[in-house]
Amino acid sequence: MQTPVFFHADQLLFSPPYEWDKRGYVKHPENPKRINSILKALKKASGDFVFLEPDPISQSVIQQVHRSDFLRLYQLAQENIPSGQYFYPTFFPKAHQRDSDPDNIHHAGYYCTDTSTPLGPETLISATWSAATAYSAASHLLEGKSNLVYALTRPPGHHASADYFGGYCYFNNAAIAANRLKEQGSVAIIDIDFHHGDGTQSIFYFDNQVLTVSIHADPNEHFPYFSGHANEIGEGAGRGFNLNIPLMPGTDGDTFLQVLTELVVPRIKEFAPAFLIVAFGADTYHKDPICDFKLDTPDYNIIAKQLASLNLPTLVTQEGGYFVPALGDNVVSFLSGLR
Ligand code: OKP
Ligand code: ZN
Repeated sequence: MQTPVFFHADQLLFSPPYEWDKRGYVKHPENPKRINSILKALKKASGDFVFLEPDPISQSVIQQVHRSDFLRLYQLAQENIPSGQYFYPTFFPKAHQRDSDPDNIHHAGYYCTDTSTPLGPETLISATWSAATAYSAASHLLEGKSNLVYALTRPPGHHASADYFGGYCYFNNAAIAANRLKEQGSVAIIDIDFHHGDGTQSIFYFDNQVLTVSIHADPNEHFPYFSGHANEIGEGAGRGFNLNIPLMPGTDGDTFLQVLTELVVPRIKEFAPAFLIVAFGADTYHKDPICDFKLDTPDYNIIAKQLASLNLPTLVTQEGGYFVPALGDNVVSFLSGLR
């Protein structure tokens, strides 16, 4: 059986050329070339994959996860920023400053965590289609049409919370999918992007129906810096339903697999969810330009097989992965392991 791949071409409209990082103005790593690499590799393995277009989603689907100001702000950008231009939030107010106005682009920094996540006229359209792929993939899984679905989400989502966006993420695609799946049963989200899935963690932090697990680089050294520590375990009813596993620079495939096998898989088995969501990033790859783990292409296959051993209906979202020449092969290696 072919694995459904949800994707919409308008996800590629958004294309900011630069980000501001700590070295200054640099080429933006999260660009449409990444997706072309993935599309090419999937088409090469086309016996195994079938492309499906997502259905459009209504604003209310997004607002179940994100504050409505997001939509107003992105819409403001859509209507006011000239084509080819991007607004980089550079002012980040603190609590004692006045309330935010999502109809004022100069207030964008209120909602945004970094200078890597600019707003452009196509942000809303691309981010909405990205969320729609995740939502349609979740519906497909619920209808029992396949036990494995891949949402080719771009822009990525795992750094977007209910009330802030950042880290190249505008809407939390995995959370939107989880919110849909939750209608039918509990959900485990395992985030294996190099970076901590802080947005996803925060959305479900008080929730005991969604177990959030993230394996990632030490947040003292890497984005998102302010969360991802092992002592963040959830709160209230959600206490014990968030698991963070920060790892050392240079972590290789063997260590990653060991952590997954010994710590993550047993926790997910204990939770016994109805559905599994994998927020997959290939920025753990040894040649990734912005990360420092040491995984290789075959490691993704082995890791995926370990996750497949859980034998759960599984939805994969695409998060990071910035070494474009190998990105498609890494994604196909991973998805093939799940198949
Ligand atoms: C998004 B995802 C490097 C700056 C890095 C943001 C990293 C966002 C990663 N030039 N700042 O989790 O792959
Ligand atoms: Zn990442």
